[in-house]
Amino acid sequence: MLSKHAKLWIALIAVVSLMSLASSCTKKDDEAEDGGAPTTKPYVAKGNEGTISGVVSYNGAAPEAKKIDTAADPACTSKSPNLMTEEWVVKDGKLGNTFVYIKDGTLADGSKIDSWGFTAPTTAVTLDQNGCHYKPHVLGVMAKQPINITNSDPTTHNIHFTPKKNPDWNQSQPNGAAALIHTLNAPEVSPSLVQVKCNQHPWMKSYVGVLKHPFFAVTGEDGSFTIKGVPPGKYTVVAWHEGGANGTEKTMEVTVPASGAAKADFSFGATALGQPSSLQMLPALEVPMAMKH
Ligand SMILES: [Cu+2]
Repeated sequence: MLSKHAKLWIALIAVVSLMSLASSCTKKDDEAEDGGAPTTKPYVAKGNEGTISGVVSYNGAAPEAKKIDTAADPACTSKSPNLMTEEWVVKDGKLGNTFVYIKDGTLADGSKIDSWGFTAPTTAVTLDQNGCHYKPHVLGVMAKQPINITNSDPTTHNIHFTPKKNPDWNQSQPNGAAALIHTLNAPEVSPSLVQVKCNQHPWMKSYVGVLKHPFFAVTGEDGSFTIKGVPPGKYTVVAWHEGGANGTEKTMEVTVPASGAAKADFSFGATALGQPSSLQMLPALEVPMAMKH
């Protein structure tokens, strides 16, 4: 028979070893979450990928673009005498500059989209300062993909990325200066895309969505978007627009069939007058149900 003392020691050793086992497990999980360890395997296209496309609408009377007072910099006034705000780009009830992306989801084989690795393109995306506004106003990149920043204006700009999950970055770029390259290493889309501003011209704003996969798109002036090369599966798709304090998100579930197309139509804005508010819910409910077989 073991003495009371020995029993106590055995129990203590068992508890301590269980605790260390538990802590090593937790550590492994943490590593997987921050993407530091190569826990994701590279996704290889199978040839049965599909698309997610749709149209983003604006319900009700669209807020009108306002003329920007550029008097603080005569170079801006002479190049862009009629510079207008771009917060709401609405044409025939369709909303431009909306960033649409896959938030999460499960592939047809049961694996999570998050468990796959996608290589960022080495090709840079250009963000031009032209006429004292940014072109484009909203853009998407993959994490670690270079952003090529150009100054096409006869004045000095000071580009300032103000992210929450990436380091702050702030560079002056005089007229004629060489392009600047900037990369954002951490995904950042929620609650807001990364806001870019100009310290010289307070009206200048643009938004950059950063994702670890290539499944995103920005709506054109006609409100349409297409996300290509999507593995068959069931996804949560988010449409983000800068309107509101931190922007506004709309979410929808879609199913992408093998080699097929899923529809995701979103709508922003006020509920149209005289219509029951439940009508606004219809597109969000109808689409995923229609996709189920
Ligand atoms: Cu500027």
